[in-house]
Amino acid sequence: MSDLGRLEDLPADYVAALRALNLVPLWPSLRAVMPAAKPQPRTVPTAWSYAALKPLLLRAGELTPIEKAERRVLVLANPGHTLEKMQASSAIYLGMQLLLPGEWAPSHRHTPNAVRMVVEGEGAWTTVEGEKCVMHRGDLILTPTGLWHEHGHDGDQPVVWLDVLDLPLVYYLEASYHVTGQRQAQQAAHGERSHLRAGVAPTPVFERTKRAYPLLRYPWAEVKAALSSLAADQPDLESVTVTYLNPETGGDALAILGFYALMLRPGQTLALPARSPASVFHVVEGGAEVKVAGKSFTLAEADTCCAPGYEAVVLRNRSSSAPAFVFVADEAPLHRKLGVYEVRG
Ligand code: GTQ
Repeated sequence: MSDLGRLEDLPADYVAALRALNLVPLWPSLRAVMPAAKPQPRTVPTAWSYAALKPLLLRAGELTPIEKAERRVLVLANPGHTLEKMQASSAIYLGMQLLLPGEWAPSHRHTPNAVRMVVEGEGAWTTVEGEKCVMHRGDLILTPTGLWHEHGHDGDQPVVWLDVLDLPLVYYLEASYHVTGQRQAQQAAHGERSHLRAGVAPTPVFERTKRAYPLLRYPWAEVKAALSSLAADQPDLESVTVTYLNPETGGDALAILGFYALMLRPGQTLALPARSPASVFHVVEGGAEVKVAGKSFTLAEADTCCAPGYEAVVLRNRSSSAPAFVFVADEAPLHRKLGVYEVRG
């Protein structure tokens, strides 16, 4: 590959004349914005230990009342993007949120899409457009773009969950904003009771619902059972993985980020091909080793790591006797919509 001309090779008066007119020569920067063969991601493989961050999150509970924080969150920031940017990858934001007994995180809605993966503690709930979604360990709760949501806690121990948002992308698009609102009246609707049933959907007077997001809570018990049956029914299946779907469309649960759960059989090593989207791995049950781009992370339950796109990932179950369950988030729906999705094999 030939080197293109450098900015320093141009006469200073010429560069100054360009700058005065808000003009920039492309060729000195062309290779930086379109590197050869493969992107040069800022996202670096990074892991966050739950045991290490939990005391600091609990300390935030002592230092900052919920009224002062609105959302009490420690952001899992990728140093490759600089910590101030608060991003795990170019499109993914991760945060560990703490809610203490009796606290209420007030109602708001915003343009970024969010999901919560419950990490620890019982008794919390998220109300989404009036639908009360109880939060048990491993449950996935959606708060899609534009929908009102608030969090409450009737239990007696701290509750922690992992927030996954497409905030970095929506912020980059200059489309990120929020609106605050009143406490929501709770309805008796439970999407997971009407929609999370094998192959059927509510059809009043033979019309399907027009709600864009009919299912807001994916109970871990159901997802784990689906993975366990899949593994039992197909002993030769290597990648025991399910996708969180919108049950009305059969498409991804949300428009920008994709969400999956996978089971590693006892002792299993699973090689995932290099794909264009960046991804996040969060251990729900068991322990896993994650190898990506020359780095290796040993993850325990509730630990989280991120991997840049265009890199193969190897997952290994640390136990030879018990399965491990991993929640995965990636940028695949976005890449597919943009037409840039690739599997490199
Ligand atoms: O719980 O609504 O981690 O609005 C970041 C922004 C959580 C939330 C975050 C949010 C929320």
